[in-house]
This record gives sequence, structure tokens and C-alpha cells, in this order.
Amino acid sequence: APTYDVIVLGLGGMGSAAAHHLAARGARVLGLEKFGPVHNRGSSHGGSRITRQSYFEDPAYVPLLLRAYELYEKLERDTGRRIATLCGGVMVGRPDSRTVRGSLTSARQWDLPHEMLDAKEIRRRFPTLTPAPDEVALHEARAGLVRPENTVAAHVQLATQDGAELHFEEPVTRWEELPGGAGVRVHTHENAYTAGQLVICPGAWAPRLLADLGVPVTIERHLMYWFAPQGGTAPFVPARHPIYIWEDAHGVQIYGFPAIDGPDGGAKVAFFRNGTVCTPETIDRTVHDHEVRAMADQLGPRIPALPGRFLKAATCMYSTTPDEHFVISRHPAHPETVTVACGFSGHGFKFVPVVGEIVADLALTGATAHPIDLFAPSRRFAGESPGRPAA
Ligand code: PYC
Repeated sequence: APTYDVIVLGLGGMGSAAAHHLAARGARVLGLEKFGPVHNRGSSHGGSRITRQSYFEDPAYVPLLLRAYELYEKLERDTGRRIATLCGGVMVGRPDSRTVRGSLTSARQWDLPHEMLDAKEIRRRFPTLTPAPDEVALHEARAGLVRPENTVAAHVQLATQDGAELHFEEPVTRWEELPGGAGVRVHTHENAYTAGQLVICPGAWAPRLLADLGVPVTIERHLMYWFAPQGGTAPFVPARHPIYIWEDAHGVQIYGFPAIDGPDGGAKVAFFRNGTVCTPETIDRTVHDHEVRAMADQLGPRIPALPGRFLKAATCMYSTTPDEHFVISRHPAHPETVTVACGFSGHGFKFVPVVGEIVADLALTGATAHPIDLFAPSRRFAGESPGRPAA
């Protein structure tokens, strides 16, 4: 008989959550991770990620967000770690922008508490923000941020407490299904392990580890920037400053956070979607002057105090699907034994705990009560012929 019930491949945001939820249900879990616990080589670092419920991307995400909020609260209670700061958030842009219109659609459809602010009211409540007269915002009091490193550390801690064996610095070299549907064998340089089920949470390693998924996942290099605001961080502290996603007249979105790292830590800001295609092996980790200037130029008219002094920047990777929706499913080519969670397309971290729950459902029972139709790998992408086989 296989040694483990489930092997989890990848212990970043999603994999560590899956390991926790599986172990909490009594499964014998082995987790294998290429790097150490809580590292900065993938997509789960940088100190903060936005969380929000009035989801402009698609209202279908809202029930998952409601559950993610519950699970983040529980994670804080169970570990005593500081994870979420619900400082409020504004989705800013012209009324017909995707950011504003889409957020409002979700808020109305799910009856989520929100307020609409005109430009004058945005400036009155949040004096650091200087929107154009034709810009408005959806304000959501329960938006805010979650801390990715603390989230991963919390899931690793709970999984370990529940008996999961988590092996770090042990990359998987290959895996195969055992004959007769008996499970899988997973190989590393050190060893080979067997399990009834395999869960693959590959992050930016999806193109290599899930080449037969049937969904093209593009890896993108993104930058996160920290600036020390001119005049100090006092107006930027979370008690006074919301998170924001701000779309300009050309559809370019920036997003940012309050100053959560004390008076010298600055405030983080980034472009939502202007990454360059890369691989985890070839990503350029250097931050170039022209990139810092491009960010500062975006901020100047909108948050004039923020680009006071550039402090630092860090690279991070998105794993983007053609429609920017996730892939969470049984593996179409190995439906009896393998579950996959990938393609989080730059907006996945806020869902980490509920993805852990869904993946545990799929791996242990083959099904989940959560609504995940949007994430099926067999869905059709724009430009595909109707004849595309359901991979
Ligand atoms: O999901 O809120 C988000 C987000 C902001 C920037 C990238 N993703």
C-alpha cells in the first residue's frame, strides 16, 4: 500500500494551504518543496496582498471570497499570527471602467456592503488621493490586505502540528501513476515516495510540471515597489489609508497599500498587469531605473506624496491563463489520482485558504461543494476552435 494518502507538490501559498487542510482531515500527507519554507523565489512574498470582496473580475468569485475571509480569521485564531488588516479599499476609475463597473456588479449581485464615492468625496476621505473630476470609487470597508509570508508560515505550522511531513529543499524530479490505479510514485534526488493521491500546486513551475494540462499558463515577471512618501508615512498608515486599485482612462491599473512596515518601511505599489514573459529560471531579478521612473510617473498625478523617495523593489511572478481565471480541478489526463491548482493569474493569494479547502475536497473525495466551474481546465478560451478536445 502507498506510504502516504496524499503527496502535495509545492508548498507555496496554495500547496501549504492544501497540506494544512488535508492533514487537518486526518490524511497522511507528504509535502515536497523545491525551496525553503516561506521563500521569495515564487509568487508568495512581498509582505502584502490585496483582499477584497466586490470582485471586478467576476461575481462567481464572491462566495469563495466570503469563505476565504472566514478561513483567514480562523488561521489567525489558530496560530496567533497576524495575517489580515482590513483597512478598507477603494476601486477607482471612470464609472465605466472595468475596475469600477465590475466591482459594482459583484457588490450588487451579492448584496455586499459598499459605498460609491465621487471624486470630491474620495479626496475628502482620503487626502493622499487626487482623482480626476470624472473618476469615482467603490469603497469597501472590509477590503484590505493579507500577509503572504505569515499565511504560508501559518499553514506550514498547522500542517506540521497535524502530522504532515513537509520536506523543504527537496525538488521533485518526476512522478508516475502506479499500475492498476493504485496511486502515484513521486521521485526526488533523494528518494521515491508513494501515495494514493497527488496534489500539484506548481506556481510558476506550471508550464514544466503541468505540460499536459491543456491550459497554456504564461509566466510573467512583475515588480513591487516601495516608496517613502514625501512628508512621512503618517497619512499612509492603515488606520487612515485604504488599499486601492486604480484604473486610468487607458485601462492601465495600478494598486497599492497603506504603509504597514513602520515609519521607515514606505508604502508598496505596483502595476496590476504589465508583466513581461519569463521563466522561473531566466527571470531578470534586477530592477531597472526606467522601471522605477515609470511607476513614479504613474503615481505623480494620482498620489502626489507617494513617490517621495524610492526605497526598494522586488520581482515576483504571475502564472497567467488566457482568461485570467484559475485552474482548480482533477487533472484531466489523470482524473483518478491527481488534483491541480494553478494559473492564479496575479489575483490568487486572497483565496489561498479556500483553495486549500477545495483541493482537500477534490483529493479526498473527488468533488467539492464550492462553486469552481469557472476554473475547469476544459473551458474554452477566446480564439480557440469549438473543436478543442476537453483535454
Ligand atoms: O488581486 O487585488 C488583486 C491584485 C492586485 C494586484 C494584483 N492582484
